[in-house]
Amino acid sequence: MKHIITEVRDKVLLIGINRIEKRNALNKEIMLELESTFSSIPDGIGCIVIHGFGDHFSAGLDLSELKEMDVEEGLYHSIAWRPILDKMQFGKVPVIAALHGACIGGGLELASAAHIRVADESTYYALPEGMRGIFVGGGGSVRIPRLVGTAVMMDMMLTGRIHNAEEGHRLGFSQYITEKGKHLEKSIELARRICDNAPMTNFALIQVLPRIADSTQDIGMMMESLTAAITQSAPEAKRRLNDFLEGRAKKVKE
Ligand code: 1HE
Repeated sequence: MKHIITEVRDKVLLIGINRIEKRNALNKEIMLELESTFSSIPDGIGCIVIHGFGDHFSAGLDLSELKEMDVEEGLYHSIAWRPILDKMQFGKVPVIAALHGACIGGGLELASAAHIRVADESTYYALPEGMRGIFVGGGGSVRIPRLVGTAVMMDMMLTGRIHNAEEGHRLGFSQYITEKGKHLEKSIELARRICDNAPMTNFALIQVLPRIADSTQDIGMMMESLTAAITQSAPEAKRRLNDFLEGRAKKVKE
């Protein structure tokens, strides 16, 4: 791989975008490398952390790709992002996006497909597509309003508004905020905690929770009951329940 560097730390897979000279702008090559990475997660991995090398998470889509594109090519270009980000969102294990510096356009769309976002204080969020005369094309109009609401996205796209790390955190872009440069360390710490859960529960969470959020109350309730029944019946769940009941498991205290 040319622009993606992976590293396994125990059960955590780190996926690093490494195109520093172009501020990690996402070109076709990177997207194909991401697709291939998310299609071949090694056995035993319990959580993934995606991050950017250099000073930024990502400056978004490589705009040079749109220079000569006609309508038909533009449609296929946008559609091509879909399975890649879907693989990330609906894979086998949770994904944490560790953010710093620019998290712009397609970079924000990529981060929005993760299950948790950890931002350091240098992070900023922008959707400059309006300025560039284009539209989001990597699922942003579907995923970003689910994080921060349509009004926030509308404002960012219409006015070019940039949200700094603190504002982005308050709005719901990130779930954690760290000192500058500590985003990766914090993400790995969280990923290790996630790896301690029963894999079946993690899988159910990433697969079922967003789908319930998109369902009617009635269908959501039924999906929840079915998922509860399946997860509790796994031998792993029985072992963990017995551990608690027999005094061997950690208590839940602050
Ligand atoms: C790029 C890109 C890019 C940098 N596509 N080449 N995204 C944007 O509109 C953001 C565009 N980028 C920027 O505003 C700035 O580059 C940054 C604020 C992120 C960083 O600034 P700086 O001063 O550190 O770097 P630079 O000098 O602007 O960029 C270094 C090189 O990266 C330079 O190329 P060089 O050949 O002159 O060295 C830049 O042209 C190049 N570069 N960002 C192409 N994005 C699925 S649809 C999603 C649609 C979108 O994502 S729209 C948002 C696009």
